[in-house]
Amino acid sequence: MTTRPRRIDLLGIATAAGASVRGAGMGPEALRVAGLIEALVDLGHDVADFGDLRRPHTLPGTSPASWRLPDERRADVLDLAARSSDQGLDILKAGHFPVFLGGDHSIAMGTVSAVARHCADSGKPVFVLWIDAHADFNTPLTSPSGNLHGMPLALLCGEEEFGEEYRGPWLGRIDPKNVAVIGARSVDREERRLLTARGVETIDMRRIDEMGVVALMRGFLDKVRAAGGHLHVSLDVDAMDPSIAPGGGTLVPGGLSYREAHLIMEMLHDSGVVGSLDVVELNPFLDHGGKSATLLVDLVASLFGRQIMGEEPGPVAFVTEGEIEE
Ligand code: Z70
Ligand code: MN
Ligand code: MN
Ligand code: MN
Repeated sequence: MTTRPRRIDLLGIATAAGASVRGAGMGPEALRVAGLIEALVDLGHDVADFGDLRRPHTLPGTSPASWRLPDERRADVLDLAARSSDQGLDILKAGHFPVFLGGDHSIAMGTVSAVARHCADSGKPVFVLWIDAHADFNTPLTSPSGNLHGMPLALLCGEEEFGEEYRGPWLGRIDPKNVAVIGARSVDREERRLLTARGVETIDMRRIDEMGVVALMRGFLDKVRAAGGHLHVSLDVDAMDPSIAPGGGTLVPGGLSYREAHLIMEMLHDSGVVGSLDVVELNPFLDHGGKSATLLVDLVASLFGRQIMGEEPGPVAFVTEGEIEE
């Protein structure tokens, strides 16, 4: 839970294998350069940085200069998902709060499965808040692009169109009725049909305009709290309006404002039910002088207790280097 102080373990997953645009692989480092660790330490948390999981850029038989072929990209996604699932599980078992730094959104296959595996032991229900312009609920059959970052939620929710090649501890680990997508404004036709059929709560921008984020978030958070659940938050940079977050590969106008985004994070902090976080799709190559990276760091700080007024942060914290056991 986000109540202070926490031991926070950072794990980068430096990849763009699930995306059509390159650059998200540089996301973890840009978040560090923007001051992520310092912001968390300033709030009184202890932070350990486990560095980045990555795949080699060139494998035997592949061309170093070209973007990887679809099969190679899927192999990258699945390999990183397996490794981040295992390492995320270790972090959770230690009682620490994992913050996963993407990487494109396909990394959520691994990160959310880590949470599901951890919570399966205690029987705690897992809830997911997907903060995104997109719903990422396509399957290999419905996807207009074939990009895996548009599919992780469908895979986690057990859509059957994922074949043998997608087997792993992520398939069908999440109950779609425990998922809320917030900030949606680009949903494909077949994807929309699936979201409705499976009962995924999709809070689109129109509902936010009409009702405001407070009422909508309160409904979902009450549900998580009543169930005694673990809430995993998956924050895609493109949820925010492109005017404040230009550093993404698939920008859609009409996104969350600076104030809406912070209010969501502040409510998540106060809820006390958040136990894990992804920060994904930051593309430093497309960002404007660190603007989006800095925004994401500030949003994470709000989730971990930064407030304009209110009580002082806890005692001075320390930073350690995490060790990845291979
Ligand atoms: C589209 C697809 C997507 C993120 C783009 C886009 C999906 N629905 N997800 N950017 N993060 O290709 O499936
Ligand atoms: Mn410990
Ligand atoms: Mn996404
Ligand atoms: Mn998105």
